[in-house]
Amino acid sequence: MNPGQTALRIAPITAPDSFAADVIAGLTAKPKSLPPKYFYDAVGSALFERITRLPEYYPTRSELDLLNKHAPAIASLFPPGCALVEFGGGSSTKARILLRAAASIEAYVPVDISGDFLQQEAARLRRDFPHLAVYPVAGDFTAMIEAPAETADQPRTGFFPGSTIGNFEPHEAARFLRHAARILGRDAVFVVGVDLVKPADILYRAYNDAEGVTAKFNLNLLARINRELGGHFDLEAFEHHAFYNSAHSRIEMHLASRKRQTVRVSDTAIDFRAGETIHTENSYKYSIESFRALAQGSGWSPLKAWTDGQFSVHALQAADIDA
Ligand code: SAH
Ligand code: AVI
Repeated sequence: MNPGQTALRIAPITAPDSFAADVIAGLTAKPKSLPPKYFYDAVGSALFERITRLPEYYPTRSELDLLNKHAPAIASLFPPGCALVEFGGGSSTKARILLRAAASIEAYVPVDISGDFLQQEAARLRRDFPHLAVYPVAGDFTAMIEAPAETADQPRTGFFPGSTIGNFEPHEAARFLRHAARILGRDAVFVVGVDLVKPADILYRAYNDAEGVTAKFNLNLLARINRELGGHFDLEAFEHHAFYNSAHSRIEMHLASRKRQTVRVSDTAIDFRAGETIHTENSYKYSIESFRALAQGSGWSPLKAWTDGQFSVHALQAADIDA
């Protein structure tokens, strides 16, 4: 522990643990689906980190380049003495760029559902930024009610990188933007990373990498159900499907049953037809204009957007917290 710092305390978001209920509801629905937030246990977070280093997965490289290039301009928008609240930061690699560029950040609040990973990354960050106050919060960011009390007197700046906003349905993304406006408060700045619509072959390769890491990431959801809920999935009997649905501007990920089979999860028997899929993730792609329109309809005014043509980083300002 660094002198002057207290032990790292992870504040939980107090929402009921609904993994078991969500899995049974999703697998007994027609069509079958599972919420993508459950990808991120310790194994899933480590697999996602591998995805970010794949040659085919351009979003991370693009966003890192944009943040590195425009960090001074982004940092100039932050109010002095602010708390940076990051939603779904994972390894905090991108936040580190802002933390290095913005002397105005006094506190950092990473909010993430992957609790063990969060703890490990927050501890590393404290070592590397000894003067920064770090208040990690574990849980579902859609259920977060307010920023930690320790930041009550600081202006708050939001950060939501990685295009994780694309994993929401557009109406859920709008709801989340309004929710973030309430957490961040009046006049807050919110920096959001958003992946852009582009030719289908580039998108296809980003979610069907040659090494098969994205397939492992997808299949880990079934492995996690086996580990935590006493599921009986045979991982060999399912395969990763990812394709671009141009009508909805989204990548869809599914797990397809290779044969007709029945799988038991706790006390529930789930029947699969050969070829039937579990829809595990959507990753919506926006244009600069379509994302701005979404933000404007959700309590935020667009300040500026930076893009390399592949990915975009938007700076938004809270328009009216009661909107
Ligand atoms: N921001 C990082 C990681 C993106 S992966 C990057 O840009 O590379 C998505 C991250 O969001 C993971 O760390 C995952 O654990 C977290 N996450 C996904 N859904 C979440 C939810 N509903 N609540 C809180 N964290 C969530
Ligand atoms: C975190 N999220 C934005 C990633 C995406 O691209 O939708 C998750 C992912 N799924 C497969 N590869 C990466």
